[in-house]
Amino acid sequence: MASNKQQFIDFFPRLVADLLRDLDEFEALPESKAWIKQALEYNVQGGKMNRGLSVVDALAVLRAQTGAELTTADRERATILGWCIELLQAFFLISDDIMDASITRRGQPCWYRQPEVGMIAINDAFIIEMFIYRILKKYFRADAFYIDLVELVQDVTFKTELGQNLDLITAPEDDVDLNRFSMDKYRYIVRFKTAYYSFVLPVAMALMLAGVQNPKAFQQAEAILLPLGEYFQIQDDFLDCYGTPEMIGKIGTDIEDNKCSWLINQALLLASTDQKARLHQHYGKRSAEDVAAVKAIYQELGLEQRFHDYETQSHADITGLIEAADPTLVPHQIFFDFMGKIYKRTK
Ligand code: DMA
Ligand code: MG
Ligand code: MG
Ligand code: MG
Repeated sequence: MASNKQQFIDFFPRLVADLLRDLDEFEALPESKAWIKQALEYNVQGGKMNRGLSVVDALAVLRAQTGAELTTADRERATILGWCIELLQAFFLISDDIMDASITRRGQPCWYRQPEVGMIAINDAFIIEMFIYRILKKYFRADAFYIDLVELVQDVTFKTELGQNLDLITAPEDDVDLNRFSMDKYRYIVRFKTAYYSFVLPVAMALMLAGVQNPKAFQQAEAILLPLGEYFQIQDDFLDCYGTPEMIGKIGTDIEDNKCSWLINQALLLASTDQKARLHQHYGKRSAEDVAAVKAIYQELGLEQRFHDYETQSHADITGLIEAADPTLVPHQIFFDFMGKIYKRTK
């Protein structure tokens, strides 16, 4: 029997075939189909697939709670919803890389940086987003929770966009003002831009598939998954500066982009007047010298160690949240599995 992950990956060609067949309904010309096939294969594959796989893993835990195993239909439905999250992720990443002026993603040039693609990438992102709703319609239209599922995806998409909005307007190009940053603003940004779609969405989908209707179950999941998502984005910010491109598959741009990242916020909490002045002088600039100057101040402030301490503390705090939660609403295993996938990650 292939692993969960392998079975998930093996479904991808069927998903692409489904989506291309769906284009026939719109009389898509062969060149459109070829373009869109390429856009899907380039942008939807190659990630860690933690989000998508978590739908399958969480449903398996929910079934096990009643002594059952995943049926073939269960696995297929969870896999389809998992791939919908991976489509949503591709839609966000294509756009995010344009807006963040990023160079690489998943170890290859960002889609918009392919010479023949450029700003066509914007429309490709829109098409990939709409594919989610084509899939939901094809496979879930007859389910009682169909409208709830559609609204869930819309709601989470909107939250992500609001998070991206604040992320971007807090980081204007050529207008560095470190007073704009704060940990409160940071927390809003990361919960909205990352935690909802990456953590709350997969578990909410699994709960729906399992037939859970109690709003308390969804609320409890959210109360744990939002802090977990915050921790995940803090890791992302740490890795932007301290991860190697070989490991993380992308080249960090947060310092150049004037981003309200965890590292700059921590630096501002610790910096002397002189260090603040130097941060002000060098942050949000594109030259390698400016970036190196910012990293040198991070070094003086011991931010790497501070991150490792935060990581240990956060693991303890989230473990406490899970243990205090009512396991009859949502099994603890779902949260521990998710945390196990990301704790101390290096990519
Ligand atoms: C990620 O923010 C948020 C979304 C919605 C893609 P980011 O720009 O820090 O992500 P990355 O580091 O992967 O570019
Ligand atoms: Mg980015
Ligand atoms: Mg971004
Ligand atoms: Mg990042």
